[in-house]
Amino acid sequence: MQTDLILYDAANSPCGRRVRMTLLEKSYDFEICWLNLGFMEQKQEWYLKLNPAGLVPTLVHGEQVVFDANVICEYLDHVIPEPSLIPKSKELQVEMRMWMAYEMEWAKPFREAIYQTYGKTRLQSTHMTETALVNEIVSNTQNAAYAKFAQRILTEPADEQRLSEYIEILFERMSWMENQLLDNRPWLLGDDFSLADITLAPRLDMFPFIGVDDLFERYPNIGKFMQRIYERESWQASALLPDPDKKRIRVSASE
Ligand SMILES: N[C@@H](CCC(=O)N[C@@H](CS)C(=O)NCC(=O)O)C(=O)O
Repeated sequence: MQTDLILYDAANSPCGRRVRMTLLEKSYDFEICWLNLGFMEQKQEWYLKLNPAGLVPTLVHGEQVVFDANVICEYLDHVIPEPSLIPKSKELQVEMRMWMAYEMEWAKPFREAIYQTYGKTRLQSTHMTETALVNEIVSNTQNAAYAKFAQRILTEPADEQRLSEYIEILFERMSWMENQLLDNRPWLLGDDFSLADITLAPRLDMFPFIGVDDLFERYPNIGKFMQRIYERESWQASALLPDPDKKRIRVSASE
């Protein structure tokens, strides 16, 4: 399999999954290069030249470098036009971008909640000492702030009070989405599946990671929306996790 697309991605990254889904919807082969976020591999000097924020995902397409998941997905829709995932009408395009902006806003409290939960348990489950973790991070970045941040996540107990406040904020955001879906539309923009759906689904699926297992019972219309997402091949095929022995993998929609 030949491909001209390299995606820098990480385990359980909802942002990376959007790009994976978009490429799979378009049946386009690509290569993934996995970065370990716990070890701050995304802050390595060579990677900061591709993505100055040191975040995943980043896409390299020949000479073209594109960062930020939503920007990447729109770029892909231009360079691989079929099937189109951006509506033709300007009104619907605006609606699609508002869904993207909405998701980006609640991604902030969600990220804070992840640091108190999954981020912490994942680092702790490596059973690394603080020194070993710092040594690993220092081999990737000279910036001491990143090592301090990771040390805090590894060692400090979860702040349950702050976690419950973030979750309250997230529930407020979810109520808005639930109300939007009261009209039983199949997809966020109506009848046609689009990048709006691809943007929302991966992070909605991650509520159990912050200890919320009953999101779909609380918000049944969001639950129905996610059931439709779970049936899509691009959802199933994009559920990829790195194999510790393989930094790079090739993904083919036809396999
Ligand atoms: N708006 C950015 C956000 C990217 C982002 O937050 N990526 C997370 C993983 S989903 C990351 O790289 N975190 C590592 C870090 O904060 O250093 C995008 O959509 O690409």
